[in-house]
Amino acid sequence: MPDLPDAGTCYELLARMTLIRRFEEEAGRQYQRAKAGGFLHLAIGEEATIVGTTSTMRDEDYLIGTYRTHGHAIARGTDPERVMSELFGRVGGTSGGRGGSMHIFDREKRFMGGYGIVGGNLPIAAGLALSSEYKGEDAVTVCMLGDGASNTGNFGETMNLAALWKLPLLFLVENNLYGMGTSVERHSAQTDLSRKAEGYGIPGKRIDGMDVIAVREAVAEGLREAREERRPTLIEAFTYRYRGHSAADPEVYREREEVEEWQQKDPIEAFARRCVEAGVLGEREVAEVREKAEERVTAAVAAADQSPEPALDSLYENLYVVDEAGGWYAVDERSPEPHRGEREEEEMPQAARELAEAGAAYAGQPDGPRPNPAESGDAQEGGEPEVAEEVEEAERR
Ligand SMILES: Cc1ncc(C[n+]2csc(CCOP(=O)(O)OP(=O)(O)O)c2C)c(N)n1
Ligand SMILES: [Mg+2]
Repeated sequence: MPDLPDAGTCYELLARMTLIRRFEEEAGRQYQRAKAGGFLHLAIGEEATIVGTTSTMRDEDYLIGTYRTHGHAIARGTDPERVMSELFGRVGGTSGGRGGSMHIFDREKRFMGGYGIVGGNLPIAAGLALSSEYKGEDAVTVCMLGDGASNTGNFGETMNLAALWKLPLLFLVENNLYGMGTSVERHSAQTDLSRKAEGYGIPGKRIDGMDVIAVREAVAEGLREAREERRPTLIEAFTYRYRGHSAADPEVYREREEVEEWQQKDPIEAFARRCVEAGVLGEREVAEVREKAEERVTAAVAAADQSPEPALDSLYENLYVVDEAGGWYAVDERSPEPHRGEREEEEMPQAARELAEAGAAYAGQPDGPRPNPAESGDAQEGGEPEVAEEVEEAERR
């Protein structure tokens, strides 16, 4: 087991993990109360992997993650008030309330999101690292991804370019044993994920993601290799999420005993105990860390509650597709006649505007019936409702 760092560092690591834990417990509670909308993916249990990683990064380094990143932003230094406000959809949020839980973003802290598309952050990570390389900067990009994301096409494509262009990148796989309800053994042919990028020339190692110090040391070495030797590497950190995949997860894919077994290894409890036993921290400091976390999270909820919702007439702001690209439909090249999108300069801004206005009208009428896209002709992919029901019925059988 690696040695403990100095008392100040231990205190800081414990404080960060405790704050994130408390924040997420509260986020879950606020979600139940419908204060936070959209989806909510909690990383409770994964704090050592998160904080171990961020704690050795420099301010200039970039971090990019998945849709389970409230803690990553806070660990990077984003004010919990801004993260909670984002969950609440308020103007005080990191994206003015427009991103929500899956899209936390803080450019100042070089926390580059927050992505709902599994594996979608990987090519962006390569782009960030390429920009550092191009500008001759020292920054390293840390790309955190799930075990499930290692199966996407983006994984192979990104590994190839990262190795080929010798990008200053560190990949950190948060292996929490499941992609939604599918275990690693069922979703990945190669279950040793640390070896999955080997063929591209990216070596990997496996570490205990429940041990904040182990993570910290492995990441420090990965950062050094990326920064000094321009050598991308991969770390597979074994961790566990104590809650469901998202707020709506019946958890039929794992046994209660398994969850309990991992709870015995709680990364925060274990670290606090170790620090106290080693005489590096006192019980009083551990209690103080908890109290401070409680205070900050209570303040975050109050701030989020007081932050206003975005004004209705700001609805068109940041919709760059309307003004700049002039449309959002791809051109179909397979046949010569005009398709949706080819006349978008003229047509789409108006169509987009109408859509937005319909949305605004709906937002102003909470009691009214919800517009049905199937009737307005925009959601035909699922087929007729009866057909969808038949398919569901067949699946049940
Ligand atoms: C490209 C894509 N495919 C499928 C989904 C649906 N989806 C959302 S989360 C998820 C599981 C991903 O698991 P993992 O990468 O292990 O991350 P974890 O949720 O465990 O943190 C899936 C399949 C998606 N969002 N994007
Ligand atoms: Mg996973």
